Amino acid sequence: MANAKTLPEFVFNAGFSDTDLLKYAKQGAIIPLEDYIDNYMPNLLKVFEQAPEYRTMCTDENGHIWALPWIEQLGYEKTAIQTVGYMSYINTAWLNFLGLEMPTTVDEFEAVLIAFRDNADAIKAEFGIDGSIIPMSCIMNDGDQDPCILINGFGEGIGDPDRGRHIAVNDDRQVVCTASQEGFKKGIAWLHELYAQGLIDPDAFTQEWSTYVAKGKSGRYGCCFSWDIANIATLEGWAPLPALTADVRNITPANGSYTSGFDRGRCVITAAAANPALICVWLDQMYDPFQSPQNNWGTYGEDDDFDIFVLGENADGEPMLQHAPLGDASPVEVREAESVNGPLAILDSYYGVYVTCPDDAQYRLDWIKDLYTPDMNSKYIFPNVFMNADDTKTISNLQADISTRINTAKSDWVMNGFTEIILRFSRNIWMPITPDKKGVSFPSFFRRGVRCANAGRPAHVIYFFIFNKSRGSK
Ligand SMILES: [Ca+2]
Repeated sequence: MANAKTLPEFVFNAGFSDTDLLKYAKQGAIIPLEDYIDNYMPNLLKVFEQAPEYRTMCTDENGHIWALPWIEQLGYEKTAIQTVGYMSYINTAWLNFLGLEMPTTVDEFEAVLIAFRDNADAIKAEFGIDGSIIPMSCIMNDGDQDPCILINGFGEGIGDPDRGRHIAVNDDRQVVCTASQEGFKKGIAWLHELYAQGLIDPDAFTQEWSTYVAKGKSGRYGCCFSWDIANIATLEGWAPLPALTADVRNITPANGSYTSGFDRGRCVITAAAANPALICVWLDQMYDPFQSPQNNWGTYGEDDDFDIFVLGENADGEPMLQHAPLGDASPVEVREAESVNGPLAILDSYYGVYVTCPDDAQYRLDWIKDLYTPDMNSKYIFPNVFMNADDTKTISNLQADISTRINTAKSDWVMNGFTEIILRFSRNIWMPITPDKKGVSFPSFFRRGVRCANAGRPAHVIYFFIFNKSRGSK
């Protein structure tokens, strides 16, 4: 993008980060698109009308849109497939064998793990398992493999759903550090009790994905965590574990999940474009509700090995793209071979009208809608905001350090308990202190009140910005 003379007129699959977009915008290498969208992109405008928060998410603090987005909804808001990535699963074959009910509280869950531990020999004999029984395994601090969903019901019920940033928005619209909440402290203390009783895999703090999966596929787990249990064990004989009641019963949806998947920087038009309006008219065709699914997954009626879709009809007799059976082919590989990606939008309302929902997404959508959505009592999540360049830099510098310290402390506490004076109260913030006794200064979070005036949906009414101008203990 550095040499203006060699620039293409537009980049269909740019995939630029926020930092890239703002950098190239400042250099004049890419052009603002908001006026072209308003005048030449009726399909994209229709998407923005149906889900106005996406326009806000595309717009920088000066009102400019620097790129055309990629939007792929699977579910929406509290039913979105990304609301619970860190899903907990329990071995129902073992539950049934021992005559145990599905646990619904943390105490019942603990009793189940103890039963798994104490009946290890019988379980091994019944299911022909080589190797020892592990009542619960996980990979601490590793994305969806972290067990944080178990402690969601402690204290205020916020939990720790954002493992990268450890932030959440409370019902008073304050962005808080999850690790500074009373519920986190109580939850970690409880996880330590489980660990001390030999209920948690000793490898949980160090194991790699491959080890985690190998033990799971050997049938040794009673409980484990991931996006999809099929990746760790089997669909059969396993079920998602419901929200566990502790002080309260709550599932906090993942930050940004209401509007996933979303790529803000998918397609850019450069300063070399001779006729940006003409390009926008063409690109707008990608946002046609019948075209977007074909760009995203692949098309139908081709004369080659396989197609993603066959052409069928919806309930009103109109053309609908229907996911075709893939036989032995892997969904990911077929999609990679058949899709062109680029700018597009698939809204949740399109399923059953323009396109069918992919099979491999449907059972996870059902789990979330049936099992977790009814327990999502939080009013807000931290949305996917488009911060300015300074804030992005400040946050990323602070976040790496803070997250490392919180994660290290968390693992230490689950293994060893709160052995020393490791809590410091400051401005009512509970801060982890690392073994070198230097306090972690958590950034003071505050919102800058960037309004999403036309969104009309509670979670998107106000975008919260976080940044910290000063470091050091207050
Ligand atoms: Ca094909």
